[in-house]
Amino acid sequence: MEPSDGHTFLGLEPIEKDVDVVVLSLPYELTTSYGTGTSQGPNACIEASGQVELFDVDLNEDLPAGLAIHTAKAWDGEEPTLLHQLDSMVGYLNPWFEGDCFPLTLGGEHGILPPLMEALRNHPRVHEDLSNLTVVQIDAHGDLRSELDEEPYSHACAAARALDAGVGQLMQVGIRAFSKEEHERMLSDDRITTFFAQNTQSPFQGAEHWQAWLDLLHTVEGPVHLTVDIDGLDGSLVPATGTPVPGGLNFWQVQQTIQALFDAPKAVVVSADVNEIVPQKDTPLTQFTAAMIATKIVASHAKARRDGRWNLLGETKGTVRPTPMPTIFRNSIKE
Ligand SMILES: [Mn+2]
Repeated sequence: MEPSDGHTFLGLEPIEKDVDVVVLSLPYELTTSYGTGTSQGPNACIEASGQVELFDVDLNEDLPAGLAIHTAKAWDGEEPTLLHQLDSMVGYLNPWFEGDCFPLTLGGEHGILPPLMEALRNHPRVHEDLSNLTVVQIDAHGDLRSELDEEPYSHACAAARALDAGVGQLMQVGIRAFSKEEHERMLSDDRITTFFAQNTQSPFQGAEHWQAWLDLLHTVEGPVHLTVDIDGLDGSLVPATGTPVPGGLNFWQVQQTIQALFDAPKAVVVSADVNEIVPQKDTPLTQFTAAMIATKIVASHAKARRDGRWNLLGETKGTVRPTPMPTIFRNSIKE
């Protein structure tokens, strides 16, 4: 199986067995509130990745750096309801979350986060208890609303649903657009640590706040999921994303965040996603920026493996195989 348009991540040779890294595509778009086009994002990112340099200076090696990197066929769920679609995404993700395989998921709107949490629940490092998991979120938005337009699974609620699922720690950066309700939750919920762009991007005190963020990442322990909503970057770098926002992170801050997290001595980044990618028509800047972030994540994973921060995850390499669709979200409906 190849991705539908024939492109592979970084233009690498297709590979299906004994997979070390899988690039998954969730072209999911149901609740994006402002722009549209996130369903085309993963493909555009994979295509743009063909133009990214394979050499990573921190890894000091060309990708794939000895890793078997598989570009999976995109999820193509056409289930009738939102809850069926969420379950269908869990079914698509599940086979790649079983052990010695690093899944990088491209989205699609940020509403892909709850299905990712359900796939992670069964990960051997998470032991069916998401309180073991830390989620690091790069985003312009808090995504902590209890609902948006009466939809609890809106992309604007992604982080709130991850906490509802039982996630132990949520660390947010780039945050600069949120409601009063979200702000109160950031301040009152001790599972949440928020670094506001207003502070980290300040021309005067920014460096101090930024160092505090990197220092926090250094202390993270246990399994981690990194979720990168590309609107966490300044809107000038990702103008096609659903809701570009000024005043965001610069490119190097995102790179530093990825590096610091993967280098954290007691953390294991078990999974990552890059979401809210929308293909830009006039220039490929948005999808190319997303592709560079995705590439940095894979290079940092390769470095973590080389440095011995991945070895304890068992023997199960990723392999293409179908799995049944679970009923987690459908069964969660309250009468
Ligand atoms: Mn988001």
